[in-house]
Amino acid sequence: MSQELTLQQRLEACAGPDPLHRAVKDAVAALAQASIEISDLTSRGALAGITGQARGRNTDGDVQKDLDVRADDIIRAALGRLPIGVLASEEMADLDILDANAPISIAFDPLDGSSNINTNMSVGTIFSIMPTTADPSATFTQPGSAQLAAGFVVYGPQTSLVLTIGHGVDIFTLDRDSREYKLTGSMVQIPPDANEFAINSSNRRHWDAPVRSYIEECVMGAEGPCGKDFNMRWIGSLVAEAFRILVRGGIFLYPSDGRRGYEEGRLRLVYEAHPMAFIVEQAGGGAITGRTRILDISPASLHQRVPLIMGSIKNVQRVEHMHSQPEVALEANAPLFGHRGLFRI
Ligand code: AFP
Repeated sequence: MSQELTLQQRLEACAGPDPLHRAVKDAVAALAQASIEISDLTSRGALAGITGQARGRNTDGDVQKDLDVRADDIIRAALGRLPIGVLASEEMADLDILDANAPISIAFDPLDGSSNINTNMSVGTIFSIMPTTADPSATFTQPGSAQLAAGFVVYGPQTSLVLTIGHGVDIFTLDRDSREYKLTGSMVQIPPDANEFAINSSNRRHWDAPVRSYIEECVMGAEGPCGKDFNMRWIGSLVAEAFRILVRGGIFLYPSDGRRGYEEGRLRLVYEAHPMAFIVEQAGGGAITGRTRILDISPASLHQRVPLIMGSIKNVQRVEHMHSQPEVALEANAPLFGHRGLFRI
């Protein structure tokens, strides 16, 4: 009989008598329950009618897959039984202002990585819990540092829930027999210096100089200024990249680039970058746009995009240095690197 602490037990122990903390506890428990239902669907794929078929486009123009919509419905149903101030979802154009007197509000990406669904790759759910503001419509204009909790679920070989309520990061793994999440990683820390980077290298010609020079350095490996070889990963699923970084370190980059519509990158601030940044910082890592700390940013709009560079603190600091010292970036982009690096200029 396994003795691991369950998510419910952990939440009860952390919540105490404080009404705000108990509201957070109830919301996380409801999101966890919804994620078990979504996990069931993703694990059955086509047998559950999940084919990755496009069902139209969401407000931001992203292709909406069948599971995006079903996951959004499941999460809304699970939260519907709770007092929630404002709900915000990647799949909905505007905020849902539900109960202005409720202490907490939730923003979520019901299914991140949905372009992977029919290729059997890991996908996930991301959520951010904020205090509801006096004017509820302003709740998700608060900086990321105002978050009360953040988490994500990876529907992969294991279904794992990663959670912070501001006192470190815990990882819970779904026990399919008892249908409970059990604590499998407590106070997780990201290794401060790593040799693995994740970026979609097909966009190299669109990157700004600092990102190009950082990746060039990584590709130069032991022959370059880093003095060590790097490995590369790109799964195309933020939750999978984030989980790997929590477990073994590394750096993830989805920078701004020159493509139309990608001037601020691809990822959304409110329900992707803010929660990921809270988790990564709580695990000792860093999360920046290149020049700005993600948690310091106050959104101007609900579906605002933001460049996201996060992971092992020393690697993130190197990228930040390159953004603050343009001459460093320009030098690293000199022809010498171009002829010796992976990418020919
Ligand atoms: P989808 O949800 O449309 O699959 O997008 C996933 C994502 O937002 C993020 O999870 C990935 O890291 C990133 O997009 C992959 O983007 P590219 O397809 O441009 O590499």
